[in-house]
Amino acid sequence: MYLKVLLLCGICRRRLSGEAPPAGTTWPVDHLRYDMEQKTFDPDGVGVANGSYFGLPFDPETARLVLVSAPWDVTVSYGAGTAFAPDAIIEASTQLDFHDPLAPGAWRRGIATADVDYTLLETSQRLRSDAERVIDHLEGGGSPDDDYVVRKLRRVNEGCAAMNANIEAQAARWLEAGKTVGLVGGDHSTPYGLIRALGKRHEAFGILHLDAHCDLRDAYEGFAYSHASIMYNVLRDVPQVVRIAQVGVRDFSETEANLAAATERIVTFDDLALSTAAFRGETWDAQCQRIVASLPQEVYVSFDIDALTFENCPHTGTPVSGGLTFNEAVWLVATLVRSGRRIIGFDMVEVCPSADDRIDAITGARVLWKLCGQTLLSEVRTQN
Ligand SMILES: [Mn+2]
Repeated sequence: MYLKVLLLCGICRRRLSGEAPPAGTTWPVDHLRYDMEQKTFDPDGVGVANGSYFGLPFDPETARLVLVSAPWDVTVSYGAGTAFAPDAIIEASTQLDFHDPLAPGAWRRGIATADVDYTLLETSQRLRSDAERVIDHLEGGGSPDDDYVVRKLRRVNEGCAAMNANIEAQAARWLEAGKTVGLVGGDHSTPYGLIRALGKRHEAFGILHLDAHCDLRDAYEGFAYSHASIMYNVLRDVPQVVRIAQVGVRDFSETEANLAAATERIVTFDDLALSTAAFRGETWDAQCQRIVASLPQEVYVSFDIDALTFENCPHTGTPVSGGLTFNEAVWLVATLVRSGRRIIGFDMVEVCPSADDRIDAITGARVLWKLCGQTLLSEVRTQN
């Protein structure tokens, strides 16, 4: 009984007590169902390993936010393993407590876990050996046009295109049902299908891209859908993305720097420039407001875990010195929402769990929790 009272929100309490809804409206039925389904769920209790992110009891039909998983890391160039991130994050996330001072109670709108498609993991494992042979060949001085790798490359590229179609179809299914979708990778190639699906449903939106890398390479190592090409591919294929604000980047090629400088669709807030501004006295809050001001009203957040300092993600595929602290990143996303902008979707990628060090999965679970909370909060703030 205690739990039931604890979990019923004001609307549901009034509905259950027989009160009439405000004139001209009806009580939201699905809202009531969330609460009723949660009767036995104690948010202050021990974490429940029920196969869902955070051990939450919501199902995708009734939750506001649906998390789609992409266990996939075919094109990772250095340090594979991020394909195992969804399972590791699900496990680590049940240890997390739910009070979020920046988005109190936002999770009660419902965060559900879509069934993980493990055929993606099987395909990823199979194609990974082809991709490794291609990478070894290129690192040994070979060309992507050499006969030895042409067929392997084609197989990898076709597999990646099929993964993109899979994620786009999963995203479209939940978007059509009126849900907001967050994606848990996998490497940074995996959100392409979700961003495409959003491009078909929104006229214009921005991307807040937190990353150590620009990911602006055209077909890195011959892979058309590489983790290092995600923003290049988005710029090329999703014209609805009018602005990408890249934050924390600190390891990029001259070609990428030139491309970023040459298009108004990209604004770069590189790690050194951010540090320089801080050294000269600009607060992080002021910097966040400056970053947010470069973005339109609707924003997708793409969060590569390697944007953070590498003690947060020691096993990520391509760690780089420097980077944002966890709280700086959280403050940036919170500033975005505080500005009245709406998060229309997000991804969290490149978390690489390790068997003997849980910090990567722990950080991933915490970042994911903050992204969910801020996304749900932004929906409340931008209603009406
Ligand atoms: Mn990335």
